[in-house]
Amino acid sequence: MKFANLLTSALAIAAFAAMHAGSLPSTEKAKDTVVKAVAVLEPKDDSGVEGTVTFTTEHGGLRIVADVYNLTPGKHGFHVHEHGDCSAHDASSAGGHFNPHNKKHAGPDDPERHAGDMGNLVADASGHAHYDRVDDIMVLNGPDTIIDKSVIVHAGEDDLKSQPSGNAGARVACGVVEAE
Ligand SMILES: [Cu+2]
Ligand SMILES: [Zn+2]
Repeated sequence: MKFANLLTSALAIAAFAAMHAGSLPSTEKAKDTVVKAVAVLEPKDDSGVEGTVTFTTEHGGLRIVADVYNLTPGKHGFHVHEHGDCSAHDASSAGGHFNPHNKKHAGPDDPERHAGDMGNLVADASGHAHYDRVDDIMVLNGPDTIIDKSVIVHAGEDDLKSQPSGNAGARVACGVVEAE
């Protein structure tokens, strides 16, 4: 009888210890969760195009806010590309669109699309484009994170359907996505 009581206590202590130990790694993990990232866009091939893109985790998705300057008026393809490398003069080092699940190129509101498809920036007569939307595919954490990928702005319009990249033309600005 005494032994049985002892065994029950030992089991209870072991269970408590296991629960407690289990709570420690999740606290550590929460500390490492990225909630905001920024890409500072630098001009490519002397385009003069520059700006900033912020990615902020919000209830319901990832809020993307961009302000880009010195564009030609009109639409400009706007994507997250697969490599966080803007070093080439034409930003070819950034590779293709970020596409971790092998989907087809499309628009940002299409359920089937590259994760990096953000559609178009629309520049006004002064060359300024403001972009603000909440995305439900892109994430800052886990295997599909956009951290250490790059944001590219194109010279032309993304038609949201041509494969593999919307026929948006040259790359006029590039910035690596960095956690804040
Ligand atoms: Cu692109
Ligand atoms: Zn795409």
